Amino acid sequence: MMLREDALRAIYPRLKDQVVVTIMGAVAVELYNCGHRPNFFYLEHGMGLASSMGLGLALSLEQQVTVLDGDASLLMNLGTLSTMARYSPPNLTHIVFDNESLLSVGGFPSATTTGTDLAGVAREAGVEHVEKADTVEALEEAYAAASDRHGLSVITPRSRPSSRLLCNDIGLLETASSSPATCAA
Ligand SMILES: Cc1ncc(C[n+]2csc(CCOP(=O)(O)OP(=O)(O)O)c2C)c(N)n1
Ligand SMILES: [Mg+2]
Repeated sequence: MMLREDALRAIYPRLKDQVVVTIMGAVAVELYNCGHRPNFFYLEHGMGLASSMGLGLALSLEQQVTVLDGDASLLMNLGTLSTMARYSPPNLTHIVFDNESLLSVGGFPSATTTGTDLAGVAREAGVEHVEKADTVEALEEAYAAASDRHGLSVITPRSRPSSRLLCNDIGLLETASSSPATCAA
């Protein structure tokens, strides 16, 4: 199973042209560690709501919007899939990293370990373009197609957590967002 860090690194170049919203915790830290960019917003605390925020942004902006979500976060707000399908903004891509875990708070197993198939839920909620993309190559391909497509896409890659200790100066993100970006190439 791919490392989520590797998955993020693979799609990172394409995130340059996107408005990006992440959930809090480990995903935010891993993306931040790839190199912060001013178009990245890390939604702290509002568990489950990154996709709702992304939907609102996609409906009100012409730019492409990408949401980086987690399995447990989406499980807290499954109705978001119906709402996204209902309004289907053509400029929204929702990537849900399914590590079968609430990694950021200690790694408790989520309901994707007991039978919930998030791609299946998205499809049945009415999302037309749904991919699982469980390898780095498959994710790169699915994300490229989603970014080029005029249509809502949901991608639910299975991934495993980093074995490294996750830490950085993420507490200073507000400062980072308003000062010149220190971005990787
Ligand atoms: C409303 C709310 N409840 C609980 C939390 C605490 N919390 C932060 S991250 C997290 C787990 C997130 O799991 P997931 O979305 O799967 O992402 P992962 O940590 O696995 O990357 C929890 C429970 C929170 N921030 N907000
Ligand atoms: Mg998780």
